[in-house]
Amino acid sequence: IADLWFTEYQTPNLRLGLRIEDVLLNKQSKYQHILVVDTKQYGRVLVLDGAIQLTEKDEFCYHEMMAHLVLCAHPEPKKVLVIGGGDGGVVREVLKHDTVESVTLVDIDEEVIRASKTFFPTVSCALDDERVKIMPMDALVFVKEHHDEFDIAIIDSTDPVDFASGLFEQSFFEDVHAALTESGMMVAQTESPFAEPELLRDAVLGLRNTFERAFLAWGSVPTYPTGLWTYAVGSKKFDPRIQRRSAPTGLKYYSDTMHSLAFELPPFVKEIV
Ligand code: AG3
Repeated sequence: IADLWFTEYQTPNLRLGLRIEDVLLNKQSKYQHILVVDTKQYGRVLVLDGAIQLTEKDEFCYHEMMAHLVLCAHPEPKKVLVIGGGDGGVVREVLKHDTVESVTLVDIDEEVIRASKTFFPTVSCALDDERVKIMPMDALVFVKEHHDEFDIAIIDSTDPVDFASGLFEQSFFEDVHAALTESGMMVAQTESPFAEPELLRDAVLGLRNTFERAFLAWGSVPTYPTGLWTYAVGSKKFDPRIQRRSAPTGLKYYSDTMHSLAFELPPFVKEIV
């Protein structure tokens, strides 16, 4: 009997291993390697360049936080920009808010969107909604061409390597700031305080230098490096720690209480940022 395992090198000294039931997709796109495997522990898993992006069983932890932290803090989010996130998980959560009139999804790699539609129907289900506009292009270019347009920007990037590294830099945050309306807010995933403390510090610093208000929030994502994850929130006007609209019903991770809890940092994380 075959004993097949998927292994992610989360750090050079730490690996996560998942027993494989089946390999569903294994290909190189123009931008990255795309792997979809079915696993015993977490169901189907989407892997880009060796890094787990989502699993069927725990994607809700991440996608709910990425969307609702900012959407529930904003008094009336109408136009939403999602950068990266071609799998559609963040878009699905964003559309749970009935104030939202349009979602623009800017992902560089159309093949990720296609793979998600094929293998992750419960994640990609909202991508065909009429409020969603898909722009397959480099987000660094997109944000330079849009001003004063979006209420919310959600940066659902891969790890800061290759084409995604620019998405963690201050110059990018400045462009996002300009693309937002006067009450705009943004959130970016900023990796693990255990695995990437310097990166986390730099990203939060870049955000503080750019936005009138910037805060870090945290949460658990079992299949991401070390399981402890962070979300950096920048806001032009409103304090994002205050929830202004209550959580959509039927969520599994985010809730009204989780909102304020997420901004309450463990002391060792406070020390990093
Ligand atoms: N984007 C963040 C994934 C980072 C995971 N890193 C890793 N496994 N080394 C996820 C995209 C899901 N919509």
